[in-house]
This record gives sequence, structure tokens and C-alpha cells, in this order.
Amino acid sequence: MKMVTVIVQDEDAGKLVDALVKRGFRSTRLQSRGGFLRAGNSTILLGVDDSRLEDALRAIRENCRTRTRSIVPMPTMIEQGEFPMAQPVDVEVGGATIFVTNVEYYEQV
Ligand code: 2BA
Repeated sequence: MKMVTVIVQDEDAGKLVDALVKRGFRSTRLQSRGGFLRAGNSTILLGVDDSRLEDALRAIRENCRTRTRSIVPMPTMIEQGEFPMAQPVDVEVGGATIFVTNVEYYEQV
């Protein structure tokens, strides 16, 4: 079994969960916040059988898309040299950041 941890934009999270339910996957949606933009996003946890991993990844690829966000860098970002000036910059976010880990043990009581 695998644990798929997927970080998606809030705009895509509802559609993705619907698609997962339709395909028979169980999932948990958590509200989260990116460390860089400090903007809200969603983290979805999915426990899946190895044989269904590809199907789950396909659902994620089909339902999450990349968007461009325009941000004004915060003073800390400028100090850290990530951006040279406090002018709006475009940052490409998502579709999805996906981590797949092996599950050692799983039980539902
Ligand atoms: P944030 O950390 O808010 O990052 C939003 C977007 O800002 C990123 O999109 C990336 O395009 C850009 N970005 C992040 N750090 C940057 C930096 N140091 N310099 C320049 N640009 C930077 P994504 O890569 O699609 O990430 C979307 C969200 O996924 C992230 O939101 C974070 O919540 C999560 N994420 C991405 N990679 C991760 C990782 N390795 N571990 C944990 N969470 C991750």
C-alpha cells in the first residue's frame, strides 16, 4: 500500500476529491498553507493499493492545473535575496506536488 500526499491549489481540491470518490478512492482533505507564498492550499491524503496507484496519479494529473500568481515580495524575501525589489512578480504554482511513500501497516478499527 502507498500513502499519496498531494498538495494542490484550493481551486482544484474539490474537483479532485470528487474525481477520486467517483473512482472509488478514499481521501482526507486538510487545509494547509504554502511556506513560500503563505497562501492557503489543500493537502489531500490518499491511502491506495499499489495496483491502483497509477489510477490515482492519473486523476490528480487530470484535475489539477498550473496557474500564475502575481505576488508582491515581502521584505523578508528581499532580505534573503529571493527577489531583488518589492515589485510584483509572477510565480507559477502547481498543478500538484505529489509525494508517494510506502505504508508499513494499515488498519481500520
Ligand atoms: P508555496 O511554498 O507557497 O510555493 C508556491 C510556489 O512558489 C511554488 O509552486 C513555486 O513555483 C514557487 N516557489 C516556492 N519556493 C520558492 C523559492 N524559494 N523561490 C522561488 N519560487 C518559489 P509549487 O512548486 O507548485 O508548490 C506549490 C505548493 O506545494 C507550495 O506552496 C508548498 O505548499 C507545496 N510544496 C511544493 N514543494 C514542496 C516540497 N518539496 N515540500 C513540501 N511542500 C511543497
